[in-house]
Formats: sequence, C-alpha cells, structure tokens
Amino acid sequence: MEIKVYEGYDLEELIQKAKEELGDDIKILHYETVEEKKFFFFKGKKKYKLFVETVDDEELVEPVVKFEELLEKVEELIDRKIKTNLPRLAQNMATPDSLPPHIQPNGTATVNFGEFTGDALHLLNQLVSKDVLPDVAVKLVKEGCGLDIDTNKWDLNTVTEREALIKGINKHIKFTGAFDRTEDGLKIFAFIGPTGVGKTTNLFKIASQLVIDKKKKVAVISTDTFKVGASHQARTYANILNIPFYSISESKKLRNTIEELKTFDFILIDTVGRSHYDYWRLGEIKEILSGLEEEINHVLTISCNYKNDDALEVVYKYQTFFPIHSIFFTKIDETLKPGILLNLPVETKLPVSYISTGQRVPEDLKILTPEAIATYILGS
Ligand SMILES: Nc1nc2c(ncn2[C@@H]2O[C@H](COP(=O)(O)OP(=O)(O)OP(=O)(O)O)[C@@H](O)[C@H]2O)c(=O)[nH]1
Ligand SMILES: [Mg+2]
Repeated sequence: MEIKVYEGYDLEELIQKAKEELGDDIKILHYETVEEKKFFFFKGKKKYKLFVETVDDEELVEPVVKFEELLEKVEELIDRKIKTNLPRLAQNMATPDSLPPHIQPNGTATVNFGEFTGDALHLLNQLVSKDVLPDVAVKLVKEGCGLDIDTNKWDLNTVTEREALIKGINKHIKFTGAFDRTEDGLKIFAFIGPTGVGKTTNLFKIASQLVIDKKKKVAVISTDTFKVGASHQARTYANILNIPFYSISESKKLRNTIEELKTFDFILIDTVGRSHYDYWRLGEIKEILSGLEEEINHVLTISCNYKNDDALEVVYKYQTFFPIHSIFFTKIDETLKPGILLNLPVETKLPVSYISTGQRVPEDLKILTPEAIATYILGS
C-alpha cells in the first residue's frame, strides 16, 4: 500500500488522473484546499491536494484468498463435526421418540443354490419368489433330492416339485389337526396374538364348526374388556350360536368360571390383541390366564401378510410369556407371497393348526395339512 498526493486546481481532474495512473480501485483518503500566496494585489488561486491510497495487485487478491481459506476452514470444521457426531446422531434417531426401540438393522440371508440343479433349482427359486427364506427352502427341497452323478449336484429324484415340497413339509413341520381330534373331556383354547389379526372372528369360526358340525358343547369367554365394543362383537356371535358367553377380566373369576364349565367339551377364550413389544400388556394377559397354563392351549394367531422377520419376532416374544400350542394363520387371501407358512413353523418348530381364508364366519376356515400348504405356496 502506498499513499500518493495529487495537486491541482480542479478536484475532478485530480481524481480522474489518479484513476488513470493507479486504476479504478484507488481509495481516496481525503483532500484539502490550499490558498496560493497572493501576488501583489491578485487574490491567490484555490489549490487542491488529493491524498490517494494505492491498492497493489497482491492486496487486491488478498481478500479472495482469505475468503477461500476461510471457506476451507469452515468446510473442515463441518466435516469434523459430522464425523464425530454422526454415530451419535444415528443412535439418537433410533430412540423411542423417533422409532420404536426394537427396530434394528437387519442382515441379509446369503444362501447359495449352486449345489442344486434342474427341477430342484427351479423349485428353490419358486419358493424364494414366494418369500420362503432361502435356508428354509433348501432344508425342505433337499428332502426330495438325490445327488445327480453327472453334475454332482442335488436334483429331485423321481418326485414332482409339489411332491418334493410335501415331503419336505412332512419332515420339518408338525400339524395339530382339528381341535376336536383328540379324546373326550374339556379342552380349553385361548386365542392370543397381535392386534387385528383375526382372533375373535376365527375363534367363532371354530366355535361354529364345533357347535353346528360336531354338536359339541362350547362356551366362550372373552378377556378383552379393554377394547370398546369387543365384548359386544363376541357376545353377538355367541348369541347367534346360542352358546354361553362370559366377559371376564380377573384371573380368579376366570378360574372359577372354568371350574363351573367342567362338563363342557370346549371353552374358547378370546384375548385382547397386544403388540408383541408391549411387555407390560402381554404381562396383563398372562396374569389373567395365570394358574391355567397347563390346561389352556395357547393358539398364537398370526396374519399371513406379516413380514417374515416380524412374524418370527411375534412368535419369539409371545413364547416368552406363553407355552404355544400352535400357530393359527389368518388372512391368506390378503397375500401373494405366503412364504411365512413355511418359514414360521420350520424356524420355530411350532406346530400349525388352521388357516383362515377370508372374513366369512364360519366358512372361511381350513385345517392346515402339508398338501394345503403346498397348494398355497405353489398355487396348485
Ligand atoms: N381378509 C381377511 N380378513 C380377515 C380374516 N380373518 C379375520 N379378518 C378380518 O380382520 C378384521 C379383524 O378381525 P378380528 O377378529 O376383530 O381381529 P382380532 O385379532 O380379534 O382384533 P383385536 O381383538 O382388535 O386384536 C375383521 O375385519 C375380520 O373380518 C381373513 O382370513 N381374511
Ligand atoms: Mg378381538
């Protein structure tokens, strides 16, 4: 930086001159006027002194450089902040305020079908396309396979794809058959499961079959005193069937009522739907049913349109509260990919009982068999 002084009689001209010499970026510091000395009787002329600060090239680019440096520093700072805070941010996102606490990142199944060929490979791919888990599919299909000598790979031996699947199902899945299949005497079934899966509707489908087709003596107890209208819905069904109906929310009363119904063939207990993550409320159901664990068959009702992981979670969580008698599938009519029918029983080793095929009471209900599952999965 340098300060230059221009002197002259016209201020405008001085500025112009300074600009021509030093460029447009000059900084005018100030100007002053000086009276020239009088010469005899002539008045002195007014003169100007203009003080100008020059801006050299380096100084000109300096602010730009500084700005870039500043920008870099800011970027560095942001980078550092993100790196140190990201894990914490991610953790925070999974807190109960934002996501349900049970949500965890999932792994992916990695099963290589490279050891299979021909129809076996075709069947495997068909199963996976129906959302059967790859390792469950392999387990089932292998039951119908032999080692092909030419390719040294597994292929179906003398069975069709459907037969192979049924063979696998027979080997790996247990079936309870109809609830009235076993010997005489009072049998108690409690329908438990998540909200809205069809517990009440399907309990009454079973009740209808037992009363109308099998001429059994049936009573229904609802412990769902929580949901508005629940008891009314169940009572209406019970009235249509002309069977006794009780609404009970207390453990002792439940035990006493069951004692009074000893001469009946079946007592069906309807429970309130609970999220499998709601331990507190599941505990409430357990409390009501307490003391009857040995006598009650706990039927876990699960909708076929549940995702595999969610359905497995339902089973595992409910299992920690109740001994599960069987899985009762519902809403098969609402899914195109019913792989859950194989995944759940194979993975959990729990028996399966019935499948609900629609909303109509009592028609839309079937007893599950290996053949029925094969049909739902393969389509014929
Ligand atoms: N599409 C279809 N709907 C069904 C099936 N089974 C039950 N539903 C319907 O599912 C809805 C819920 O049925 P509910 O029997 O009230 O279910 P819930 O499990 O008792 O429900 P909560 O007591 O609230 O937990 C009703 O509209 C039923 O008609 C089925 O197999 N297919
Ligand atoms: Mg219900």
